[in-house]
Amino acid sequence: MKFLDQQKIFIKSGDGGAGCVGFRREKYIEFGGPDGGDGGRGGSVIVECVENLNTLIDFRYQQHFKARRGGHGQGSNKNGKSAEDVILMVPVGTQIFEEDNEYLLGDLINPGQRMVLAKGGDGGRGNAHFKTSTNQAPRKAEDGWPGEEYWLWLQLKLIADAGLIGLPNAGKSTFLAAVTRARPKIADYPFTTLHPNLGVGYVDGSEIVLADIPGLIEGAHEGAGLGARFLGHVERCGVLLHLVDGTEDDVTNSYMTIRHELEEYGDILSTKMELVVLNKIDALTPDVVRQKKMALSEVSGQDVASVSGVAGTNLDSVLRDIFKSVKEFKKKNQAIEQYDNKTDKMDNKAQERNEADYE
Ligand SMILES: Nc1nc2c(ncn2[C@@H]2O[C@H](COP(=O)(O)OP(=O)(O)OP(=O)(O)O)[C@@H](O)[C@H]2O)c(=O)[nH]1
Ligand SMILES: [Mg+2]
Repeated sequence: MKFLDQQKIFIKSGDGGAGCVGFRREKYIEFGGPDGGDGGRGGSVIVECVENLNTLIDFRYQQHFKARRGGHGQGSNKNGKSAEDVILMVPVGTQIFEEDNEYLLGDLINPGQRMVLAKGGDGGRGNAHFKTSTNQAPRKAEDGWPGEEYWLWLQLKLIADAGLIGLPNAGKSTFLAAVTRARPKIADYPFTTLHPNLGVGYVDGSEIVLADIPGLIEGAHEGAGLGARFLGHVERCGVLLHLVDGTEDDVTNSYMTIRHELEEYGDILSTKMELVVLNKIDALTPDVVRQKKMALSEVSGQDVASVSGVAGTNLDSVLRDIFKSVKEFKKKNQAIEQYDNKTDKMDNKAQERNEADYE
């Protein structure tokens, strides 16, 4: 499946239908009175995020979305039909930006979440509404209200529990394939992975979503290689799993190259919880594994795990570590959210008090 993570689209909601000027005409009834119905509502354009999508590729092929206009009102008090809404399905993690691609309008993160992008115009009122004591036969009805139209950007930022990062060829995709049912492309040349892949692993029956992104190289934050374009996709991960290729001579250098890129990218990534893992230990002697683990432990200031994605060594225990960190992250996040809610409430109360003082 092709991957696309940003696309500009044009949307237009439907105009409202016009109200009708009509009069009751029946045998033996003189002056039947106004009976023009109202116009129907135009269709709205709505975006909804759904679970089983992880690309915006459909929007490469269709970029214009227009809802229909409402039906016009008719005589005999018949109101026009409201037009159907147009619903755009997007993956979880899609953000909506204004045409400048800077101002964020909405962030769709829960499956089923919806947002109205353009509201359909209301229908105009028919002449039945304009009857007054002095004007019993009004010839006035309203046009429908116009719909809205915009250019917008859709941007996908995948939501995973943990993001796999490392130099090209570190074995990220091999790891993802070994611990989940994802089947990314794997090969012994750099930049095999050209777009992010998601996979679901299981720890004691709980799901954990991993994202594999293209390898990062020095200068990635300035656009070198492919990785920087996809770093955004690990912004929302709780934890980073930093894989270091154990067959490299200088593993600390590999580690520092990636750390440097994360720092240049900004706090959002550089302060994220990171698990460091030495990979490809099937190709190393136990002595070398020990040495390289120690060296990595020294530069990263934390315990370093060692795995082999190919031989399947220690994968379970690393997955468990990821799970533990993800849980920790979620707990911390919840605490922050609760704190924010509480301070919001306090702010509201303070404001109410201020307003009361004012009165
Ligand atoms: N010996 C050994 N080789 C490995 C291991 N894991 C990955 N490899 C090999 O390393 C090469 C690169 O693996 P990938 O999984 O494609 O690496 P990647 O980090 O996804 O690379 P990019 O997508 O280019 O960033 C392949 O030839 C793999 O077979 C491992 O645990 N042991
Ligand atoms: Mg890869």
